[in-house]
Order: sequence, then structure tokens, then C-alpha cells
Amino acid sequence: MNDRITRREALGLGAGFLSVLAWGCAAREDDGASAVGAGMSEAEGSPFPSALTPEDGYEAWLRYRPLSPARQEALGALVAGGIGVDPTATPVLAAARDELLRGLSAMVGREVRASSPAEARILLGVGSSPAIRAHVREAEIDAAGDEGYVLRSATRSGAPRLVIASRGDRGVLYGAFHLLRHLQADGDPATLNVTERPRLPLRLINHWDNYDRHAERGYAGLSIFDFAALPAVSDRYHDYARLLASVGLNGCVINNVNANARFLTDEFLDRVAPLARVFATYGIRLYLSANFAAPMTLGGLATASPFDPAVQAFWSERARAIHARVPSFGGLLVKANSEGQPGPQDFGASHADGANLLARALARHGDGIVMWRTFVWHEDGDRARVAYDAFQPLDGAFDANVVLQIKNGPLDFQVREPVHPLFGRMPHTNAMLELQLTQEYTGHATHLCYLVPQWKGVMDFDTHAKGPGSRVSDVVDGSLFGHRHAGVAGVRNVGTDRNWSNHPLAMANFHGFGRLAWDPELAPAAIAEEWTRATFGNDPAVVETVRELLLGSWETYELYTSPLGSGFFCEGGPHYDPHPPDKRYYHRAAEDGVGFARHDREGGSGYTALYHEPLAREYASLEVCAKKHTALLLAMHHVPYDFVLPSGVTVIQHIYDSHFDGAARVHTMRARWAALARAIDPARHAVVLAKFDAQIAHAEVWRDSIVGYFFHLSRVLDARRAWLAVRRIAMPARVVVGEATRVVAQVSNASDEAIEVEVSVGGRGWAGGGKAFVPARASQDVAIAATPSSREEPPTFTVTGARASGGTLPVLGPEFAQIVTARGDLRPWSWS
Ligand code: GCV
Repeated sequence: MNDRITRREALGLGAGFLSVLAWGCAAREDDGASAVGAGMSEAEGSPFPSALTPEDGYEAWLRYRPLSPARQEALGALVAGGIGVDPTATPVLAAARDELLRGLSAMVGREVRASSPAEARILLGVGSSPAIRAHVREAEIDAAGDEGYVLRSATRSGAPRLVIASRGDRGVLYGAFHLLRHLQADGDPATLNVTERPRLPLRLINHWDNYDRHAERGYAGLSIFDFAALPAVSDRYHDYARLLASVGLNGCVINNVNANARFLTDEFLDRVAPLARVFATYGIRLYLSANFAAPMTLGGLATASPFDPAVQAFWSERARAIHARVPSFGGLLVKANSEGQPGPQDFGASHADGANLLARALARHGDGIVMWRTFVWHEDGDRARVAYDAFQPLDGAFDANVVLQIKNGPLDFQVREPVHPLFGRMPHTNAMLELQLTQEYTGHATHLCYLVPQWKGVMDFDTHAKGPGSRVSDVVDGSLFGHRHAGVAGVRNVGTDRNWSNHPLAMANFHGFGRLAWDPELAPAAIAEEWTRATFGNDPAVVETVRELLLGSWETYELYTSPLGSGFFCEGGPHYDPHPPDKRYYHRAAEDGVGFARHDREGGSGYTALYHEPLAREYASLEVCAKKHTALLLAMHHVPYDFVLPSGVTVIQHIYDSHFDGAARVHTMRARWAALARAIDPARHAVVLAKFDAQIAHAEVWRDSIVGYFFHLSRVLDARRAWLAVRRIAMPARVVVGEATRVVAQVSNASDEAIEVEVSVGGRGWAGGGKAFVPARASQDVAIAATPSSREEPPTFTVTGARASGGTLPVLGPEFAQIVTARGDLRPWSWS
């Protein structure tokens, strides 16, 4: 056995401790899951396995399965004449045709062929073609633009015809994917008559991927890109490009914003060109993250100052080299003066000086843009205002081909945070929105957390910059302030895992991101349903269940991890496990109450004043904020635990209830998924079921940690439940097999009776325990002499945690287990 422990193993062992708890069982009964549970076990261990073929998820939503016989017949007449492209196919038009050939052949159950425009009944083309003009007017095509399309059902000589027309070949490709989506969702081709164009000009994926293939904050294997193996391009690149284009994405930054300058060398640029060509075939421009100190590390210069002519010449030469080798190059993404990355401030220059330096170099050689991130921070004062204070005064100082890339919130991709105030405050600067698909703070690839509703909320957020109706989507589509370069970037959640995103349902985030980037007016429910139909088929029970599981999952995750917008209850490393004390700076939980005072009065950070009215006033007022913006209350105000929310419950009771409810909901989610056992292929069904098992265990760890922590601080009893909580274990940094070691467990008695508790250290190969008397509403440290007695020398690993028992009270915890490594060192468990 190797010396790593997987999350499942850790939780499995942890669940041994947790099995004494009554809460998990109560949750199952209360939420009605037990009835389903009976059917569930039958389904799970069914002697009548699903007749569906096991699938590995590689096809994602481009999974074309035969249509119903009636639909196949209806399509038959259309596909009989083949698919024609007019005029001569460009690589992108050819890709559009090939997608249709592949998808339609699979859906009608026979090979569909390419044919001449005259013969074809499905005709693709750009507006200049007479064959296309016969069906669609020039003005309509022009209105759709280069990336939009007109999809038209028509007849010619009594026979049905379908035309996909655009001004540019990318529009035709997007139109082809529209047709395929429509058919996958059981749509009738005869009724198709749509014109669409994307709202946001820049629709990008950002890969935080390193040259060695380590994927920063990636939970789905290694980087998709095998940089060292380039120029070799694999089929997977091709399939990845198909996925991107199918949801309308048009750009991809292939390397990490914590950037290695190596990506800008001639040697690398020569090798990346074939990958850029694969992307270009699908209308995707390749972008690179740049290291601002490259003039020094690559160019051998003594400075990277924007004012230095040699530095300017360096970037101009790099821009020339990039554009010469990668004609479809889109531009550079820069993280500067942030988290140790170099930037212009290191040389006495501003962010605008730095961005313009690169932008001017690119403008000399092509149409590349610079996406300059605003993610700069420190913890002096209020972190939420750091980016605003650094960038807002620079409004108007950036060149026309610079776009500021702004994270959705002012902190860092928390499950909930306010919308970044910069969106409404930089009218003279191009802006794009940065979202995070990879679930850094939202459960990695274990928890189901469909983020499209969160993103939709950001897009719809009214900044009031030009009065009511000045939404973020109007900023990032360029219309509100009249900007050409605008859009959205999403940090990838895909990797080398066969099913792309590790958690099969996490691909819904990738799909939803693209669809919302295309049209921010789309409803999350419609996007979720579209994904479900394409990914799992049109069985009504599957569609309804999966859609609802997706739509409820963000709120559920929020319920058991973070109350009322406070955020940051995780540890400071992988950002996966709960460890509330680590991030007190953010949530400000203390004995008197919880929340960060950001109002503009005495004791507040003044952050609320960064918004336009009426938001500034609403956020600043405790009463109005509590009433109108309840979900953000603790992001704006520090309130006592007995503060009464509009729901009538106190903040502390809300914290208890929401965490118990949230964890209970995961049981229901699992049961609903389990009930689909025979409607979804067994392979994908089993993987998701195992994910729910892990999510349940981890949701309970979160619940126990948070409620235990708040009880310990507040000493306010939960009006609905009483419990004992084991909140933490202190141990020496190193243990020796066979020798007693001192373990300290902290036990909280969240009941109104004094209780004698027994605390023991559990886990394979550990022995030891102790007793303590814990008064009502008190927390007490209990020291235990425990001996690691593993027979393995040295112990390969051991998980140890504390267990308490005290009469009939349920026991929450432990908050943390420890792993003993092969060397005898201790560390908290985390992902393997
Ligand atoms: C790429 C957070 C993440 C980092 C990430 C950074 C950023 O701090 O934890 O992994 O670095 O954001 O967005 O630059």
C-alpha cells in the first residue's frame, strides 16, 4: 500500500466515529429519504441491472444517441439529400459540416453524407453565397454578425430544407451546434426558425495549468495540455475544441496566470502552433498568460520597467514572434503584483503603465488584447476594497486594447460574496468578468455545486451605474459603457480525467458557463435542463430529477458551509476542509457576534460606499441590508448572535438550522439520484452515487465544525437540538509507535445539563481514552494518553480522531482527523 490516503478512505474511517451520531439518521427519516431508501437499496444491489450501456462520460454533452423512430422518420427527408456547404468550405465550415455528419448520423441511425449545395437539403454557408441568399435575406444575415446565425426551415420544390447561415464561418459552426442541441432535446426540425448572436464578445476559458502539467486548483487529473509533448497534438485536443465551440466559447488561455516566462519563448511558440490550429478550426483563439518579469528572465535585461526602451523593444519583439507563429493568437492574460507575481509596481510604475506596455507591443503586430487581472489583495484594513482602491483611480488610463479582468466578487470565489463594485465604477475602461468553474471553495470535485445560478445572479446584478437597469451583463457585453472588448472568462474545471471533470455532474458547470456567456438572459433552469437532456437523455424522470439536483446544489452547499455571506470557513491550503479559526480575519466570528463591518460609519471599512445608490445606502443600513440583502448580511455587518433576521430567527439559530438542514439535504439528493438507478447507465450512475456518499460524509464534517465552533464562541444553545461536539485535537507533531502520546480533544457540551463524557482516540492502531466532566454550555479540553500501536513498522498511515460519549446526547465531530505518515509525522487529512 502506498503512503497516501484517499479522501474516501479518510472519510470511511471518519465515518466510524460519526456512526455514533443520531443526526445523520434523523436527517434521513425527516426528509422522507427512507422511503426512497428502501427502493434505493433494491436498485443499488439490483439483480436486474440497468439495460443501458455503461458510459465513461468522455462524450460529455456531445453524446448523440438515436432519436425516437418518429423523429428519425421526420429527419429522414432532410438528411436524405446530405449536407452541403456553400461556398467552398473553410476549415471552420468543414468542422461545422463534420459535426452535423457525426451527430445526425448517430441520431438518425444511418450514415448521413456530405453532398453538393444543389443536392443538399441541409445547407450551410456564409452570406455571400447565392444558395444561402435564396432562403435568408442579406440584412438578416448581417444582423446576426460574424458569430451569430440564422437557422431557417424552408422548402424547395416541395421538399423540406434547413439552412444555417451567417456572415462568418464561426456563426455557421455555432448554428450547427444549435441544430444538434435542438434535436438532442427531442426538438422538431420542421419548426426551427431562429436568429441568435452571442451577447458577450470575449468568451474564454482560463487554464491555471503549469508546464509540468500540474493544474493549480484542478481536481480532474493533470492539465489537458501536455506542453512538453507539443507539437504533438492528441485527439483529446480536438475533442476539447469541439466541447468549447459547442457551447459558443471562442478563446482559451492555455497556461497558468502564475506564469512561467517559458511560454513566451520562440521554442515554445514553435511547438504550440499546431494546438492553436486545432483550436482555430473550431473558432477558438489561443491566448497565453504572461510573466511581467519576462524581459529580465528571458531577455536578460536588468529591469522590466515599462518606461525602459529595451523593455518596450523586448515586448514588441515577443509580440511579433507570437503573431508570426500563431496567427490566431488572441492576446495575453496578466496577473501582476499579486500573490508574488511580478508587476509594474515593482518598478515604480502603475498597473495602467504595465498593461499599456504589453498592449502597445501587441497592437504593433496584430489585433491581440491584454487581459489585466484586478485580483490584487492584502489583509491590512479590508481586503474587499483593495482591488477597488488600486484600480478605480486608473479609470480611463488603459489603452483601448486592454481589458480589466475582474473576479465576480471582491474576495476570492466564495460560495457567496457581494458583486465586485468595480463593475459599475470604471466607465472608461474595458471590463470582463472572471468566474471560477473549478470548485476551489465549493467542494472540489466531490460536492455537487452547480454554479450557474450564482453566475446568473452576478450577470443580473444591477450596478446602478447609469441608473436602474445597469446590469453587470450590460457592462461585460460592452453595451453599457460602449466598449468593444468585453466578456467573461471562466477558470477551467477539466483535466485528463476520462470524463473531463472528475465529478460527472460538474461538466454541467462547464456547459452552463458557455451557455450563459453566449446569452446571459438564459434561465439557469433552461440551461440545466438542456445539459441534462444532452448528457443523460430525455427520460422525464431523469430530466426533472437531475435538473432539480443541479439547481438546488449551490444553495445546499452554502447552507452547510457558510452562513449569510460570511465566507472563508475553510483551512488556508486546499480550501476544502472546514477550519473556521484559520480565517477569522474574514468572518470575524467572536464571542460578541459575527460578520465583517463594511458600512461607512464609525467602525466600518467604508466598503459599502463603493457602490452606487441605492445600493450604498441599502448595504450600509443594518436594517435594510438584513431585510433586502439577507444573504449578504455578514459580508456587510458585524451583528450579535441574538440579532433577529427577517425570518424571525436569531442569527445563531439560523447558523445552527442552516447547517443541519444543508447536511440533511445531501441525503435527500443522494436518495433522489439513487432512485434513477435503472434510468441512467450503471457506470455513470455508480460514480455519482459514490460522490454523493463522500459529499454526505464531508457535509457532516462541515456541519459539525461550524455549529461546534459557533457554540463554543457564543455559548448559545441551539433551541432545536442538544449535542456534544468534539472540536479539535491537539497532538505533538511526531509520534512514536508504542509510546504514549498526549492528545487533547476539546469537548463542548451544547446542552443545559452537566455531563460526564468519555473521550477516546480512535483509528487503526491507536488505543487510549479518558473521562471528563463537562458543565452545561461549556467547552472543556480533555487530555488523553494515547498510544499508536500499529504493528506496521513504521506505520504506513493511521487516521486518528477523538470520540466522545455522554448519555443519550448525539456527538458531533471530530472536526479534524490526523494522518500519521510513514515517517511518523502528523498532518490533518486532506485530499490524497
Ligand atoms: C492562480 C486564489 C487561488 C490561487 C489563484 C489565485 C488567483 O488565491 O487560491 O490558486 O492563483 O486565486 O486567482 O490568481
